[in-house]
Amino acid sequence: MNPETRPFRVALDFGTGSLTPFGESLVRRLSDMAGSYADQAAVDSLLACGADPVIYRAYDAGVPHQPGHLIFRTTIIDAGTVGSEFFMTKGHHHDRDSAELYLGMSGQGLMLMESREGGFSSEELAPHAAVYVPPGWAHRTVNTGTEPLIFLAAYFADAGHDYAAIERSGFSRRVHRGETGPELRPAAAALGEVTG
Ligand code: M6P
Ligand code: ZN
Repeated sequence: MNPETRPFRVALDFGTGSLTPFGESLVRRLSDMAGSYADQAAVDSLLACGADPVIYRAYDAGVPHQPGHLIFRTTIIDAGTVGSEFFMTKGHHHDRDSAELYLGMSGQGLMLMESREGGFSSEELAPHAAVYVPPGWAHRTVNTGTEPLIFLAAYFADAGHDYAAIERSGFSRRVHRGETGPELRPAAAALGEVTG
């Protein structure tokens, strides 16, 4: 434990996701997420016409990355799609398998979770809901609504982020805007739709 860390409080704005007195710690644009979306032609045409939208941002409470501490941060995923696929986070495993807790603050979303053994689960993330990610489950958050999706996440300070497996093979399902609402589609089918 860091003996210099004193108890503290932050102000949470459930409407904007800001975490006062901290500033934005992360901004991810479409160009930062190469290969994440199924429809590469849609990615290319957005980038070619100069549109490199901010997909999500985070505010971090500045807790030290030392064992024993609990990191917590808010994330704001804007509303939108790339092709028909909703804006989402890159998604990751933790370097050291450990749990994470999500609390919905505003907007409507879906969490995709996948275990190293091939298990899959999806849970809605919205205000008044908390989603528990067990150790060993990769997680990606998708904004399925028309407003920003805002949530708080807390995880162990020594968890670490491992993006390699997700960058290599992605999640087994993707979330698309369908005729009547969000649709969870097998990733292979989503890719087939784009190329075929
Ligand atoms: C949440 C937490 C963070 C994560 C962020 C963005 O705030 O899970 O650990 O960094 O979402 O997700 P990603 O790292 O997958 O881009
Ligand atoms: Zn995580």
